[in-house]
Amino acid sequence: MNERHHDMTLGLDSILDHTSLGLSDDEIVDMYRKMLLARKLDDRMWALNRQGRVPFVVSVSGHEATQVGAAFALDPTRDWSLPYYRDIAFNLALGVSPKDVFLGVFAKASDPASGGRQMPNHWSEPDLNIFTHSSVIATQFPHACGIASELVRKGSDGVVCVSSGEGATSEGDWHEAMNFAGIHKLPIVFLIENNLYAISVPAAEEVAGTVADRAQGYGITGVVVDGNDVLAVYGAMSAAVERARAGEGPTLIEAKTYRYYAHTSDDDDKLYRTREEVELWRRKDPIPNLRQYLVEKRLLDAATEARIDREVEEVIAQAVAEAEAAPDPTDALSKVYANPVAPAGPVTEVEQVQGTETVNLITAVNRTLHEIMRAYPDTVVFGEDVADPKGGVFKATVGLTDEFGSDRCFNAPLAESVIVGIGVGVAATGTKAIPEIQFADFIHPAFDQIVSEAARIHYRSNGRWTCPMVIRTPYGGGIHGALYHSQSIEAFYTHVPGLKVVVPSTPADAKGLLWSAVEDPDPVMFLEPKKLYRLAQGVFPEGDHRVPLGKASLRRAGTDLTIIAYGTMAHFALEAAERLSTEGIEAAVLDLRSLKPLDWPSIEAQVQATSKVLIVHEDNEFVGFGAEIAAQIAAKAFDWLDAPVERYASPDVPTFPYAASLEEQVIPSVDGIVDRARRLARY
Ligand SMILES: Cc1ncc(C[n+]2csc(CCOP(=O)(O)OP(=O)(O)O)c2C)c(N)n1
Repeated sequence: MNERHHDMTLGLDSILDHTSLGLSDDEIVDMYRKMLLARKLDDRMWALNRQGRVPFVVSVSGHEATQVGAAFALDPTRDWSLPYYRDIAFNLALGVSPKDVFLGVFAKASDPASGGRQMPNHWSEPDLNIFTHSSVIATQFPHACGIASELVRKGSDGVVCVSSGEGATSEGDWHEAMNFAGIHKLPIVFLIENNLYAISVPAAEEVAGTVADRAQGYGITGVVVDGNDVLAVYGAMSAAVERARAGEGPTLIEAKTYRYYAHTSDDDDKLYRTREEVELWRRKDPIPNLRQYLVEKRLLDAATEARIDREVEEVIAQAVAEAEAAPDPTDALSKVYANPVAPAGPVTEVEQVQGTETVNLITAVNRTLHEIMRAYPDTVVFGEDVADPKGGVFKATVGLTDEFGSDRCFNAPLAESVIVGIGVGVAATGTKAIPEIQFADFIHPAFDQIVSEAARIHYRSNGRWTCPMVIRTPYGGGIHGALYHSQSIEAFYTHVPGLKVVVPSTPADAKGLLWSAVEDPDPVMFLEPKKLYRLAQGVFPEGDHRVPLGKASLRRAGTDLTIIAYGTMAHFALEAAERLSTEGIEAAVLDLRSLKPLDWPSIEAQVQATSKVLIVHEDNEFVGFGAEIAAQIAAKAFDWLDAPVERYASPDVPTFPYAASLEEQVIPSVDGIVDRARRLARY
């Protein structure tokens, strides 16, 4: 492997010969063709931008040797790629057509990557195992880990190549992924295209030491290669792929290169780079370098060069003409979900569940996980402390590692973003990921992976990728968990298109909703009210039992008002309703259990039946989930109301203070529900 440190040597400096690397004459000429294609395509994109025909372009010029050298070492029939926005040459070399690139540049309906939904260069091609990516720097690295771990689990010898610039190696996701890949010796090549700038920030202000040296801390081999030397990159990449295939673990390749144009068409690089510096690097241009090599090897005579030049120009001209003429996209509203759910409702009967055995909520979750993993071999559970013997801090996953093995239920490092990010990658391979976040309070580091990645994958890929993942997490208060073991997070996530959010409050619903969530192709947040883990006892339905997503449950019928609640508050509401009944007030209790999709028909039916509504939740009232229900009732069922919709939730303080005397001032109580319901009934 060529492990030379980068310098400013000019001209052809490869010490390698293509035949010694196993490349045929045709292949090395093809590398040249692909590099030239990328360069000319880039030039054409910029011209289109300057002519005002496309709003935005991202450049590849300068990186061609790195990208083509890397792509040629991969086999897209078994290997996976997670390229980043600058990887035009990489994608062309893997098999993406110039027309497909321009369909993205022109944002056309037939753009295979996103149907015009993402900016240009947001690659995605399921047929070539190129996984969709976002604009968020470094989020693709945990995905690579999830894909690689599934390749290993399924016995494939496929390798994953994931790339970025050097700036991305400052992001937490990059480090979390390196850590995970190192621990599990995953078959991944981390390709870092170090072009010395992250927009305007010089590499020295991003990285102390070298990028490659960072690998050592994660037990990963790190190498530096001259990224302007296609043979050097190909050699390093082939060796890394070979090591990965042989089960010897990941490699970090730092390819030292340079971009010749500004960061994007919106950037002015004259502000932070001198023309002299750019010129110096121009003299090390990878394309003339390779051309010179081919001429010296007598593989490129003047006629062949002219022919290649002409063919490349023709391909680009045709691609531009066809892409520009292609129809614009017209549909911005579809494909938010792979399985859009329209609630069937309304429920008007109090639900009865059949079964002989009574269990608590946590036992129901644990048993259901066993049932599901038995039924579906392609399900994996992971998270902090989830493996046996501990089986989770609440014991939700106990016994899963023992029954299904450590490749189907395993501990993840203490890093929530990589936990969810792995799930996205696992899901990309078609396996259902069931990550556990130990407490909802600690899910915030994974917000980006949930909101920017999991939730958007179906929409942003125009329906070509799905994210079948169920994120389980204990949430809520009332257990003296204080500020960081009590939080309610549903308002954050119900706000996000692409996610489904459910909250079981009974053992039967835990089973029925978990089955439905796992069988659904979309990402589902499965929020388990931890106060109920041992408190909520109930029937555990035998055999098949599904609770459809988007279906509320009428826990109690009533005529005077309806209390709408979910989770722990559904139980408080029932208790309150029983007390109100002794006063002659009959309150219905509607347990939403599915917050998104929301069972509007059942809410509407209750408004019509009782004309008064009290919404209860333990999250803060301000912009809480109750605000959405109240707004929908006001907009769509106002005529049925006999009183203003009332909300009872936590005041605007961080939930919940620790001391019992403080917690009780903040969390809604049964007494508080009774008071408000009584007032409302008398309105
Ligand atoms: C999380 C995040 N922060 C900031 C940005 C804005 N941004 C886009 S590209 C970029 C620089 C990336 O530099 P580098 O990783 O070195 O790659 P290069 O563009 O140089 O190839 C920044 C800051 C972003 N897209 N995502």
